[in-house]
Amino acid sequence: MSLGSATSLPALESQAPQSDDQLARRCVLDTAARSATGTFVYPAIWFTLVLATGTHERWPLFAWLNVLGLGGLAVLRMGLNHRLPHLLTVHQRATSWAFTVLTLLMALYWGALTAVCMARAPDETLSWVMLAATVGFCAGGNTMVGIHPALRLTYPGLMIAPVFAVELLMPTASHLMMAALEGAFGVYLVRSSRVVHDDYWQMLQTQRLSDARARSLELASLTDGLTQIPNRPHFDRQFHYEWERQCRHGAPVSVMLVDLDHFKAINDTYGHPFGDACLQAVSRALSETMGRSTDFVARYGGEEFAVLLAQTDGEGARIVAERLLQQVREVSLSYQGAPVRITCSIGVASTVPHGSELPEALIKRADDALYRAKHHGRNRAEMAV
Ligand code: GH3
Ligand code: MG
Ligand code: MG
Repeated sequence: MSLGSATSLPALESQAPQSDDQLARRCVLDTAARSATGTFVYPAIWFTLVLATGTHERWPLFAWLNVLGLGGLAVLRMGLNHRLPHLLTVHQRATSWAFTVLTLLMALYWGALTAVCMARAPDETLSWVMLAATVGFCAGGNTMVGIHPALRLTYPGLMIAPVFAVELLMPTASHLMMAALEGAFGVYLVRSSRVVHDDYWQMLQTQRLSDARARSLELASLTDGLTQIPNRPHFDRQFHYEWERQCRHGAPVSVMLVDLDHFKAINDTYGHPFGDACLQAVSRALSETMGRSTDFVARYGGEEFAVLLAQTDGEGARIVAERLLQQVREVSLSYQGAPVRITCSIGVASTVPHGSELPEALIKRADDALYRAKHHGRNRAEMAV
């Protein structure tokens, strides 16, 4: 049955990631968004530097090949970024890996390029500016990729490792001093990136919790307390939603109003708690009779229920109404060992919604049909004229 269809309303869909997979997906998307602009900074800085230092004249092949290499990686990253939301939906694990590898490749590429410049560049200015840029990228990466558990330490680590290696393999005084400074800077990076990482994940968890709470409150406000099926406001919302949908599709909508017969007498004879138990049993029976995921049962008021059948014409609704009548007749209730039988009357109305018609008019027709069912002896269904 269709209590589940209650959650199909867009307003009840979660905005925050709920499962661990959704959290991981969100983290990749956020990391990609944060680091998107930085992607082209690498080739841009290299390009500017080789021109400014004249490296393109003294070392042209090296200069231009690396413009191409860094540019190519940046284009690849942007291409992946563009398709990321879709790819993460269809191949989450593979896409996350591709994203991580590509990001790390860029870090390693830049680190290796800096190391080569420090070891062999024809111009010392190029080495020092590259080193400064590398330190800057490591610090910037803190806020850009620090939220990603697999990138937080590997990204700055892979970038600085080749530089560190050159400094130790070519232990000049300035290299050793730089290595010592980088070591201290590394400790600072590890600690500060943990703060960035933890703040981000705490924010996601808080969002997940508050979203789940908001959803359960919203669901509670749309659920009838006694029978635990959707209440009248929920029915009205679902009804208008389906009405609009079928207006677009040109498909029929049927509504049934189901009213228990002589229910006041049941309350008067057996007491209010027994009446409540009847209402719960009937709501279960009605819900279980519904066959399609779009069928929707709600408690409309006191001892009255409303049923919404989307994409169902009058003939289909009449068959469902007969089934409901039978199902309610068969509800098994007993008072002090003696069986108690209940019946209901049903008013059925169908239409193919269109713009100039009001949804309330369909409810009114179902109500008129219900009145006739009562008038003609109860325990029956009447179709609206
Ligand atoms: P009819 O066949 O014409 O519908 O007769 P009826 O007695 O069912 O209709 P009426 O409108 O006179 O009475 C409805 C009764 O439903 C009145 C009230 O005692 C009962 N009722 C409404 N809500 C509840 C509820 O939440 N719990 C219980 N136990 N009874 C309820
Ligand atoms: Mg009534
Ligand atoms: Mg009644």
